Amino acid sequence: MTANNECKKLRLAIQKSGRLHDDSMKLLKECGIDISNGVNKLKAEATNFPIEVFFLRDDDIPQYVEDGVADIGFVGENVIFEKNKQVTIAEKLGFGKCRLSIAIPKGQDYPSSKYLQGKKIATSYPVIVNNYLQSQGVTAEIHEISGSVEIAPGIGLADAICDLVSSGSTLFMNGLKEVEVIFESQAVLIKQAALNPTQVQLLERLIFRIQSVKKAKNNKYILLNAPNDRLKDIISLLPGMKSPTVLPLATEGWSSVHSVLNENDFWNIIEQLKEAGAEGILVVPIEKMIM
Ligand code: PRT
Ligand code: ZN
Repeated sequence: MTANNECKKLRLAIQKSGRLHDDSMKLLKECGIDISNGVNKLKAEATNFPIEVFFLRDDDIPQYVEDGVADIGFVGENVIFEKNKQVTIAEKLGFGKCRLSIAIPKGQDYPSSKYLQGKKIATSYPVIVNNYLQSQGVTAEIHEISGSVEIAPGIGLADAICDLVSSGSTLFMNGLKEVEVIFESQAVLIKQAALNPTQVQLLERLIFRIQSVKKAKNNKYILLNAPNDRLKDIISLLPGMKSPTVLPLATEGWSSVHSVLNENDFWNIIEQLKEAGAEGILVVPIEKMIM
């Protein structure tokens, strides 16, 4: 670990290219952080926040952060648990969502994880797979390969695979079916152990911005018209940040109601609002939510 006492900025490691790169850059932008030069360089300076960005292979990010060469990193949880480095997860980032799953040839029956006993499993995640097998009391042979894991059963290299899945189409196209989800993953912010007080403060500011962006994405602004005699019922359905805003409409006997709805209960509440007499419902995305 680098003690790092002098450093007045945060050094952030993100993926140079690949699935997490664009969303990592987008999140920084949504946090109001402008990165000056292009990503073809090894590093770039932010113009309006004390952050320097290092562009690295995702597999190397946990090590760089553990060593204190970078202070923080954006990387998949799957990589962190596989690499088992001394870093702390400070915030989930809400993108790069996927699952690490066991898959077997489509035609095979799969009664339980006991199916895997004595089988050969191809994977790029030997540590996570091994933990899973131990938790199930199953012994299997793990065959570590670094890419194209999904072709292993087809060429006779393995009986089963364990790989990342998002849509499931790679498994489907290779005649495989998903039988166990052993790990759920998303991109997270990791930090090294020895941040100095300035860096701790900067990280708090960054996390506050990330949380505001995430909250905004999970919520929608809703405006609707309500007959005054139904207002009480309609308001009871709406949470709002404190309570809903109610404004009189020019038309006598009607009000405009404004509130914020969480994505998760969104459709349920909309349906109930309509039943309760709400009309002209508008739903608008929120850019930032500062709590
Ligand atoms: O070059 P570098 O080492 O930096 O990148 P990489 O090639 O090792 O990683 P990359 O860019 O493929 O993935 C980076 C991270 O994205 C992973 O570590 C995960 O945290 C996350 N992620 C999210 C995924 C997927 N979804 C994903 N679907 N990583 C890989 N896949 C692959 C999977 O391995 C399989 O080949 O996509 C295929 C399956 O996708 P579906 O949609 O067909 O199911
Ligand atoms: Zn990688």
